[in-house]
Amino acid sequence: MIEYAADPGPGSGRRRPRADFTSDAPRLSLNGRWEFRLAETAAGTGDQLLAADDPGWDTIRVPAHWVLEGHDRPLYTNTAFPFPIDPPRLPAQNPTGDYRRRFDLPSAWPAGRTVLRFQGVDSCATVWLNGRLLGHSKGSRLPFEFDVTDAVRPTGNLLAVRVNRWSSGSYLEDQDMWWLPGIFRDVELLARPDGASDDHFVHADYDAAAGTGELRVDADVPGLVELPELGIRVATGETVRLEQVQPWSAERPRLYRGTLTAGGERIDLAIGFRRVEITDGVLIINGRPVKLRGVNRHEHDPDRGRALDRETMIDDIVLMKRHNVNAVRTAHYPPHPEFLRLCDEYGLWVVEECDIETHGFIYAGWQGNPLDEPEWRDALLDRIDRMIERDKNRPSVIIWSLGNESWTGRNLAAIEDRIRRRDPSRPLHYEREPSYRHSDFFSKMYLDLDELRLIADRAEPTPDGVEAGSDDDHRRRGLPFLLCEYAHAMGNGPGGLSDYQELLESSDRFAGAFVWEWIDHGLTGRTESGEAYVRHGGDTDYRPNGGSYCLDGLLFADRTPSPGLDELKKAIEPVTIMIDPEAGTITVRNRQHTAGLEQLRFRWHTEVDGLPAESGSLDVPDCRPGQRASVPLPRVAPAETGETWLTVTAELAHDQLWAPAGHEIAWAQAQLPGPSTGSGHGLSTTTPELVEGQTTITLGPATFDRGTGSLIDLAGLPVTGPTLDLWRAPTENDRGQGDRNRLAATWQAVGLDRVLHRTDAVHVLDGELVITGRSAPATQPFGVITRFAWRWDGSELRLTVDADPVGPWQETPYGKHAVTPPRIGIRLGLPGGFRDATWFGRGPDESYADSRAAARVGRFTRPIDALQTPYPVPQENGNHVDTRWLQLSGDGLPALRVTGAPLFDFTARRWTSEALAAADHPHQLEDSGRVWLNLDHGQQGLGSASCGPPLPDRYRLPIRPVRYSVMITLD
Ligand code: IPT
Repeated sequence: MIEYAADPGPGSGRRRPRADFTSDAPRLSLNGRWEFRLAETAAGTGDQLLAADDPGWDTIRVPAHWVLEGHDRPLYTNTAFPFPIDPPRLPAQNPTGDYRRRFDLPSAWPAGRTVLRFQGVDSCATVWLNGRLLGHSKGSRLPFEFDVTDAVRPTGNLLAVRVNRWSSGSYLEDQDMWWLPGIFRDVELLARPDGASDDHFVHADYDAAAGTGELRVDADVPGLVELPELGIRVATGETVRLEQVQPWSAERPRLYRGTLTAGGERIDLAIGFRRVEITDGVLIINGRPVKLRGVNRHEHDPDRGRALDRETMIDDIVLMKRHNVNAVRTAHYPPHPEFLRLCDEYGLWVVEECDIETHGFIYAGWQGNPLDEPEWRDALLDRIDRMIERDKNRPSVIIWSLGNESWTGRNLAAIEDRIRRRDPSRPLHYEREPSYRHSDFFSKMYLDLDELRLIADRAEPTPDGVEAGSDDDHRRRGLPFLLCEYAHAMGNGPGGLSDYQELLESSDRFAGAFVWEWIDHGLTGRTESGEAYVRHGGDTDYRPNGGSYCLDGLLFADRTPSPGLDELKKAIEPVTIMIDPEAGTITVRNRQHTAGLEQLRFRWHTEVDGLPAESGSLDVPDCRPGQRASVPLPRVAPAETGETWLTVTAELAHDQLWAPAGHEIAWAQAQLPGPSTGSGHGLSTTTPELVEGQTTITLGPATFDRGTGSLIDLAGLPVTGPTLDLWRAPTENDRGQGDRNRLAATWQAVGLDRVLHRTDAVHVLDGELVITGRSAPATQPFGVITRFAWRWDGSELRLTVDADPVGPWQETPYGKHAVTPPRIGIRLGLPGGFRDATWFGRGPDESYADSRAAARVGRFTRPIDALQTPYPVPQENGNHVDTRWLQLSGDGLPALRVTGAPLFDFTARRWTSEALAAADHPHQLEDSGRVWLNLDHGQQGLGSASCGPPLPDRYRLPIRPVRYSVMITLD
């Protein structure tokens, strides 16, 4: 056993942690191709690693994870440790990568000290330069440095690094993510000229009441601070008072750039003046309460894992800004330092979390949890020091988070003390300790709306383990609240975002909330035949295994936004627009923290039945954050028929770093008064063309089977159905987690996925063809009595569906709720030649009862193939609520138009719900040769129960009789 890998200590031989900065001192990147060998135990290749002229090594790119470069394989567990819990020891099977890199110093390398820096190695690195042992380090997502002045040579250097996949550090790194070993962040050699400053601490305060600033830059050696824009030229350690300065905020990331010069080195300064305070239980920045509308971000790329390049970091930030996200929790470790520099520049509030998570100790009843064991204290403090020293100068970092899901223990006090002494300017966050004694926030995950309401009123139940009325209880009630994770974005979902936001905006106690999570941790996979697919934990034959739980982001793994991200963008709009047609006003409410409306322009347009009519711009007077302004509704000539919808948008007036002028920030819609919805589809009394044959009945263009009542032909198109549909391919949120919300399991247990149908009678009544029957699952005494009534009025075919639940739906032994079906509707099988769908209703993307804010009312055309959202785990998707009419077309086929009376939900896809549910990956879904069209009365909402509260009752379909109609016409 290699001792350093099992010793809880954080490392040896390293330099003191210090600030991250860029400067004009020479720097040599050691990224690139390195020699590489993988061994099975912590001993690696033994002495071979240091043998100078040992040929035959593989090569590997650095930075990268070896498991994504063709060596061994990535493993995914959620909470489980992939090794026995026996801290700090590890099994003998410990894949170990030996790395070697040869380099020469550039000829102009200056005199002075030379430092070797690793920005991140997972999980334990032992480093030699030219055969000399420099030391070792753990703490995967944090930098470490060695002073190599005495070991480095002008030419012919051999840098050797032994990286153990598992180390004692792994016990502190049990985040819910792939285990990805390797040198995955930059390696560089830094010249530290004589007299240069190694570490500095910028203190840049802003007094909002006075509009003044105060600046002091402390440094380890005397130096000169220059900020030309502010006319500042002072010595380090000197305080400058500024009569007027613009503050830094996520909305207006005002950075003052300058330099710190010492020993001939110029260090770049990017200074943001701001003040973070907690006053009366409210998080205040620059004198105003702040609302963090955030996401939890892991570093992830489907091919590179956590080895992200700068462009990818910018992609993340740009996508966040474009979707109205103003805050990031760096779940659950410090990101690459460049990401934070970019947050300073682009403007995001950051909760920076330390690389500490001991979640797997839950399987030991938290016995031996490092947070509670004195022998782990140094390792924990080492991680804290390396985070706060590295990032203390970043204005974007407003809160330090001690770690995630590590329960509690004696070491917390030492951690808190360490941060408070070093950096009293930022509040601390830690979620998992019930007393919240070491946190400046009360914080929870995945609460339901009722729990949040109590928190808004500071009336939450006292946490378990805390005495009601105790000092802790009292103090916690006085704290601001952070919902550090919510809206689990797994698969199709999350639902309910607008409900959450409404509540979060309602109380200043809520400092903000962070959606779990930003991006799916899916890896690029290839089938044997070379087809690409998104690989998750379950695609690796390994146990323990977290399966697809790593796919719970707002972005798909390739960074394509999911519909959930658009829904979030709508829910967290920084300005809200309210249209009141009756009062004749449009009211804009500024929900921003700092900015007025000066960077926005407002436009309006109308559409009649989804076709463009009028448009113009709106002159909205500027208003401060928290204020509202109203303008009269534009004068619009009323349309003679059809629905007139007014849409008002707020867009960027000028180019921003993260989006061009014209980028839409917020919008609202309202239907203007006018004639009734005007479908013109009243019941007609025209004599029906109903012909009863021997085996068929014909009604206008429709032919039915006389025995079953099924529609078999529509104007020459072969058709099947309609059948009552009570089921959908379960979403991962339908499946739920643990005992909460086991909807999908209940549907399966009672058989909603395999309902059997019966026709009782096919008869003609008052010119209508009426088919009655019963649909029910095997085994069950309950079911649905159906009545399909068809009428032809000479131009359109009207189908009225009655679905009456019968039997003991409410008394099933499955779960505490009655069985509620996910869908009530009908399904038709149509010819596969249909290619495009055009509809008037909500779109263009999918919408559900609790996720429809981002879908606007309009007229949309999409290929049928584009109506499916390619969730990496196939599941229900592609529904459209509030459809007025839908038209399907295809080459050589009559156009099939369905009109609601007044509204319906539709889904159209080339495979059935059953095939969708049976597939493990999208590439397994095959065109069935038909288009399966659902014309539904409704579907239940999405929720986020894959890790969160059950779907609220109001988004479920109640068991009660349903009647709805659709009109079918053919062109
Ligand atoms: C929570 C974790 O903090 C996060 O990392 C992730 O695992 C998430 O759950 C689920 O995807 S912890 C959970 C016990 C609430």
